[in-house]
Amino acid sequence: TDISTHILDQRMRSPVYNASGVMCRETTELEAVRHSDAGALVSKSCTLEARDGNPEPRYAATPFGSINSMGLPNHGYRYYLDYAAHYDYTDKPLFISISGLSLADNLHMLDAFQRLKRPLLPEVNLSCPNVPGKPQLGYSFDDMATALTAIHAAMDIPFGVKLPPYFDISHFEMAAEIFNRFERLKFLTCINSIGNGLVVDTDSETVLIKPKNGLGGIGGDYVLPTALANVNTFYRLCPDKQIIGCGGIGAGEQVFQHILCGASAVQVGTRLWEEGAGLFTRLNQELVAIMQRKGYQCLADFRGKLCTL
Ligand code: RRO
Repeated sequence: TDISTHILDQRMRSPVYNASGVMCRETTELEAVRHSDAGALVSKSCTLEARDGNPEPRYAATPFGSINSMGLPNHGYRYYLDYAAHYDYTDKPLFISISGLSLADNLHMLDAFQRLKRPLLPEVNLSCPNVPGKPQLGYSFDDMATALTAIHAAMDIPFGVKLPPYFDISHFEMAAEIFNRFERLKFLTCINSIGNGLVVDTDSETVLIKPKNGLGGIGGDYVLPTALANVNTFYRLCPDKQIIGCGGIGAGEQVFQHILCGASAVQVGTRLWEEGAGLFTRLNQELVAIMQRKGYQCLADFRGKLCTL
């Protein structure tokens, strides 16, 4: 059974890797993903300068997922630039997540990464929900179009975007129309956490995390149907883009469902945080078991072949 896939021309031995933000802030963590059975790795979203992020507690797990308001803690883009400069690209694909606090910051960082002339894959984060005072760009269609126009003009190499979840058909259509203007925008990662949820502890009558009165991005089981809807809808509306699925993956079954909805690869956040890098071995095995039961030999046998009624 062959579970290999490609993003652009880059082969992945498995479709599964980490979601940006989990196990990727430190080079030791990036190396742990590299040495695992993940098919690729993506770095923590970076900014021009290093950030400590929001006050703690800023992450909490629940029986059905997680809530976080990390606030973009990272070492600053030069740290990840150095990692990318020394990375062995024959091993597995390296995605670099970029989350500048302004368009100028994003252009500066993207220019630095593309000047390395290495086959890294930039994933521009248009959907961080957790920096007070900074709205999610993916929800401001005019601003997103302006940003992508400038980024596209500046980029010689293919790149992707990390999107927030959309919930209304009109918003899917408006977003897809924008993405389809840009040829070198080659992949869409769907979805970031569902922003600004609130988890309440009944006993103590308190919120679980400190920033933003307890509001934070929701991940895990809660978000699977929203993630699958975003993967499948953009798969239909953006036939020239590749879709990377993210959201609600805890077992091989959800990997299978994301791929059935059109994903070429999938990322795992919450479950990876809880379980560690051994997760990738398990998910690969569980995906293979499902494919064998169904008689599928490779991912192309079922990718995007979701049936409707
Ligand atoms: O660091 C964060 O708080 C964070 C980011 Br940048 C993001 O894109 N998504 C998220 O759930 N948390």
